[in-house]
Amino acid sequence: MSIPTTQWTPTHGDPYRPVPYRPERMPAAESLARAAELRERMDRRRTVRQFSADPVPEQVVRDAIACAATAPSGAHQQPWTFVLVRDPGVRRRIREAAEAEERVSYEGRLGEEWLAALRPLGTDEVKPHLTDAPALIVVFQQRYWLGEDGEKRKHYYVDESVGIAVGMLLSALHLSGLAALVHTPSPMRFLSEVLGRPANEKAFAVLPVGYPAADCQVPDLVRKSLDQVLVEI
Ligand code: IYR
Repeated sequence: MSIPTTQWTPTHGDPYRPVPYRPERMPAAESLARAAELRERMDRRRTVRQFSADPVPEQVVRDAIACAATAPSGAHQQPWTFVLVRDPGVRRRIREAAEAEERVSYEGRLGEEWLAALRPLGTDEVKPHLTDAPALIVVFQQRYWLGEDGEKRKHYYVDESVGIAVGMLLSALHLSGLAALVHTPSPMRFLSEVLGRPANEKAFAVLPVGYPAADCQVPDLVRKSLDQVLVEI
């Protein structure tokens, strides 16, 4: 297995020095079969809010994070940091702080229209998944690059880049047999404090990761059909 050993720097690849890219072309029949199978497997992914406390194979989570870190990004600046939290005490602190914020949100900060939109999902301010799931992946976006000497460089399309990476993370976790949830406590500043992250990083989402609880339930969702989401011209 090839793991990169070169350390990225903001000027890596400057000046432009293209290298050949010649992936073997997949026969159409194989593409069709793989795409159909992948579509079905991805359709079986569900966001899980009730987790078993069973541990997960740690390397599966690391490999999924490595998959996420292959995402394309603005100017290839890879503006993400993934903090993998297994420590139960830290997970408890995150849960307490998240629930304190969520209580304010559900008691009025969200507003009636937002609360109505959430009703079919059955969410509330109680977040047991933050302590029940054996691992949390806290995703930070690097709003700018910060060198060891304090030098700053702008990052571009940070929201888009980190959003794509989280999508790839969810896919990798699911296809590796693990369940997850994208939790977005708001505001999320407490995550930088609890996890001691530097000033250039801003929390983006918290993903509890694990196996669904034996009695796990999920909302009765309907996904939009392909013809509702696809326009072909
Ligand atoms: N962040 C809150 C509220 C919430 C908002 C949306 I939009 C959701 O899809 C789900 C929840 C919470 O985590 O409960």
